[in-house]
Amino acid sequence: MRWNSILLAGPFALALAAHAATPAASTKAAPGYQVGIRNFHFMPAKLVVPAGGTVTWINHDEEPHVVTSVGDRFKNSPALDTNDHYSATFAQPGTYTYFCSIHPQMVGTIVVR
Ligand SMILES: [Cu+2]
Repeated sequence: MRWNSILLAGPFALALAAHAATPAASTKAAPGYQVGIRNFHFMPAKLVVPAGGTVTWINHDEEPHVVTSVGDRFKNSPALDTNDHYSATFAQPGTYTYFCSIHPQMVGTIVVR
């Protein structure tokens, strides 16, 4: 009994507390799908989401990037500076290709099912 109390007051208890806090933290994260922008690449380059899904792009580069829809099928982002993010919601199934208008070799695809 006493031994248990001592154990739970130690680092193990802190680990339990940290673990218990994890679900709240992940609930707080926006539901949705993320595309990171790193080293002049969209990652993942192809992302599959369900209809109605929201995709958020986050620029991790030191260079600005723009999410530009091929054929204007969704609203283009403004220029994203470091750590800026941009979200678009895809209601209709289909394949949405996009690129960076500053660095047109950067291409990505969102597949909505
Ligand atoms: Cu770019």
